[in-house]
Amino acid sequence: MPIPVIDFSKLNGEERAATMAQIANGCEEWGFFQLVNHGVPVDLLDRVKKVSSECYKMEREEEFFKNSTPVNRLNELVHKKTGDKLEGIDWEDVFLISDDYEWPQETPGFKETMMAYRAELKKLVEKVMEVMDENLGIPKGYIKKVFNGGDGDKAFFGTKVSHYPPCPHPEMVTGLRAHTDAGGIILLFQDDEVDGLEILKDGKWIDVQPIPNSIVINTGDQIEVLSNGRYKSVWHRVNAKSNGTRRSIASFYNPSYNATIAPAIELIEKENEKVNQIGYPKFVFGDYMSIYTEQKFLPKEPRFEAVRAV
Ligand SMILES: O=C(O)CCC(=O)C(=O)O
Ligand SMILES: [Fe+2]
Repeated sequence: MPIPVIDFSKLNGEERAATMAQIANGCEEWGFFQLVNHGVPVDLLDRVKKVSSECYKMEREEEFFKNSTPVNRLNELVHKKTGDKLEGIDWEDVFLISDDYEWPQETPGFKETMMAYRAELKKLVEKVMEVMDENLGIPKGYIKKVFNGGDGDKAFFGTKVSHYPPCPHPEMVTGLRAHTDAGGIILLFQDDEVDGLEILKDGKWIDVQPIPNSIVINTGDQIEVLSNGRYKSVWHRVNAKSNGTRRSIASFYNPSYNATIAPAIELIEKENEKVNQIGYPKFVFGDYMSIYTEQKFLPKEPRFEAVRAV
């Protein structure tokens, strides 16, 4: 069964109620869904694909194969012939961009294109958050306000550009180890052709099928807490592949480090009166991230307990 594909343009017409319901189902039952007709111009998406691939080819690929930890460690293990798998490492090339990071220097048009792309995605995530507010029955603008620690623009919006190069031994290493995302809402622009992303649904790993120009949405641990468990963050991983380089560009809308995260009061009253004793904790996001950094590839429940104790 493929993950839900939702036509976001229908939110503005006669099919609004049905579309809202599809998104609610995507959030509650799947934690992952794909948006088509999301309003981000296709010619911009085409340019994003072009500059990202060019940047990888010009500035990163050679270094990955010549001198990166995953390549060196895999070579060592292959020579040892122990039959072991490579642990504790991902077969990926990755770099982060945000408005104030250093940008790749050599790829023509990279910065301009990615700035324009990030501006579009920020508009999209704001719409998605409002849909979630409405579906959850919390005040319009609630998620945004919490993530910004009140009014203003303090939430973190970052973009991670990843490439998963072809791997000579995909059975020995993962592209990206299984995890749930720490933050808020993630918008993923994945490769048109090379697949590899899977989510854990009802105990089975299922593909996030590539659909050209769609944007995959998923929710992180903070939305799970804020929604009092109604929107659970879902385990996902990327398999290494022997053919083709998979490109994926993930943009994260996360709380500011000093934002306080807790279940929304409306949802506590409706769903679990005793939440303060047994339910989700209340904490400052920066404290959560200190724990997450150490425990990203482990289950989230001990993270919630650890941050409750801070
Ligand atoms: O590359 C992907 O498709 C997924 C990336 C991801 O899960 C992450 O960055 O947290
Ligand atoms: Fe992730």
